[in-house]
Amino acid sequence: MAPPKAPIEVRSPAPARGFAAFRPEAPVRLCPAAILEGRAAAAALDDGLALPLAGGPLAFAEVEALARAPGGALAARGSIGELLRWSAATGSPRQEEVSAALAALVAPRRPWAGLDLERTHLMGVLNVTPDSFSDGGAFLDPARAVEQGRALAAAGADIVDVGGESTRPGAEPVPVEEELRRIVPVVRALAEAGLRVSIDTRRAAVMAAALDAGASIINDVTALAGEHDSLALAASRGAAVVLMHMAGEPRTMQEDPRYEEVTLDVLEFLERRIAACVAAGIPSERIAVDPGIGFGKQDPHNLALLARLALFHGTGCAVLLGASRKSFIGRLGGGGPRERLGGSLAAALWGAGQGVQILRVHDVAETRQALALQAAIAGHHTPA
Ligand code: HH2
Repeated sequence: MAPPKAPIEVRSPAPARGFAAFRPEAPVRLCPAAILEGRAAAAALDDGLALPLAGGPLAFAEVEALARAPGGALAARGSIGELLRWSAATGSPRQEEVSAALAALVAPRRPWAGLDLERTHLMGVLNVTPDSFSDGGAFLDPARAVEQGRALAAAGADIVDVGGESTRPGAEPVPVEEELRRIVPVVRALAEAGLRVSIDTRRAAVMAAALDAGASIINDVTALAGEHDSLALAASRGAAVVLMHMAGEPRTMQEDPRYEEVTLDVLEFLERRIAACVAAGIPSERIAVDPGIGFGKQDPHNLALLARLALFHGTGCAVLLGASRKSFIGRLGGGGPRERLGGSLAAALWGAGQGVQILRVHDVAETRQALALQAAIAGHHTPA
């Protein structure tokens, strides 16, 4: 018979693993980790071992704390108990910083664009363009585009995202008149059919025309910084907005993107844009943030952002992820733009597991099916 194990030493307070490594003056950011779903989340919440993520139903049992350090970031991970003990032992102002950061991560989100944020919503991509990277030309004809928009909604898209200009790497800007010509009839027909429509544009004139035609969401890859009038327009029209991070502009963005530490750089950029929106009169509950996968990012940048997606819940806003069919999937897993469904689903499931509330996808029916399976498995009760 095996000898009895030595009793486990219980130390109180438990050591705060790596948190003590932070210099007292270094601001720390908290990224939820050990994120639980379904029954596991409910049990950990009941036992006081986890906190609800953005109001639930997911929960997080650990956090990764990040602080800028020369050449990148210092990271330390531990349980919520360890984090609280460290911050209490360190005292002011660390304790206030940690409790404010946790409060932002935990707080229930108000509905965004009329969608309750307690489940993952799908934004279906509708490119009314000749040159989009995965479906260019397929829906340039307005009748085909409207048909596709209806099909996306029938397959389970909560939002149809209409775009009239490709923002793929290397894309040349499209004249504004041409962008208007492409999108206005399509937005109008879909909105008249009762669909929730977003307009994917960087131009204030296109935003205005799309809102006039019935769109209710502005999805701007420049985070409303591309044109001077965009902020005031979004504020005065009461639109919901998606603020995306892009380094540079599509024509040149992939040439040599550089970051100090990509996750913190993107987070701070989005926080600055949220502050600009709030100052212009767009309240934070009307804002969703998006790290902008593939927009001025190499594969290590994309992967770092995906790995720490939950960091963006710290903004207090809804989080949107657009990874569908993007080229990093082809580089990492093989396949041309139309052969990336497997990788797109993997990214979507990962995002949903990190609490992302809106997934921007081309393959709506397939993503719905994958999410339904993930939720059913996580919620299933296995009899003992
Ligand atoms: N990606 C694309 C376009 N718009 N908007 C948000 N918020 N997030 C994204 O990741 C995003 C976006 C690029 O994809 P797609 O529209 O399919 O291609 P193209 O730009 O070539 O039309």
